Amino acid sequence: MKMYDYPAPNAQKVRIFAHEKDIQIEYIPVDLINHALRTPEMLKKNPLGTVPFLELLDGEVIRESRAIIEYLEGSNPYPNMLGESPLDKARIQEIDRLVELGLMIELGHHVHNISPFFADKGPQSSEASEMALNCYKKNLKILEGLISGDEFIIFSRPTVADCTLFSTFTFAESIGVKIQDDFKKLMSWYKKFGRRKSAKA
Ligand SMILES: N[C@@H](CCC(=O)N[C@@H](CS)C(=O)NCC(=O)O)C(=O)O
Repeated sequence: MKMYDYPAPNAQKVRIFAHEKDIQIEYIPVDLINHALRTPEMLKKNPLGTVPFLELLDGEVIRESRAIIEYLEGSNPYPNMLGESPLDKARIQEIDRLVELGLMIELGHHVHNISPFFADKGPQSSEASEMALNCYKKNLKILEGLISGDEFIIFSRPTVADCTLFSTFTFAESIGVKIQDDFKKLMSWYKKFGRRKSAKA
């Protein structure tokens, strides 16, 4: 199978996840900055015009990083990274959603409102960009209070939440947002997780 790819957080999240599970994927680099996702051929495969998306051998296309992750977990159940018992699934999902919706998406709103790349999407607003950053900071504080260990975000093994958070922090650094320094548990986790081979994926 192939994954259409770019050095961006949602694609990185899937690469880390696949690496942790030792799943082989052919990564096809896409020149996102030069609008390669917006060609008619690409939009036919993925009308969302975003990465990542997965193309299976039979031509089926799976869009959305979380849907790809569900597919990879379902077809390669071990090591389990989405939870087995209902409670474990819920615990992983609650943290992963806090990270995705409360951190990654807020950083995305921040960038959408300041980057010239997104200027054609509509009026940009410095207030909206500031609000998104404030929400990011608030949610970071909540996450710092919720996590237990510093090796993995939940339990004593990697889960999808580690993949989502690592790619979020990589993204934050790439856009000059370094406010996780204030949070000791999260910083310690970031350093430790960064030493895993999957973090380079
Ligand atoms: N909800 C989607 C978001 C995908 C997304 O926004 N991808 C970004 C890169 S991380 C992208 O392709 N942006 C290009 C654009 O919006 O034009 C997912 O989880 O896959």
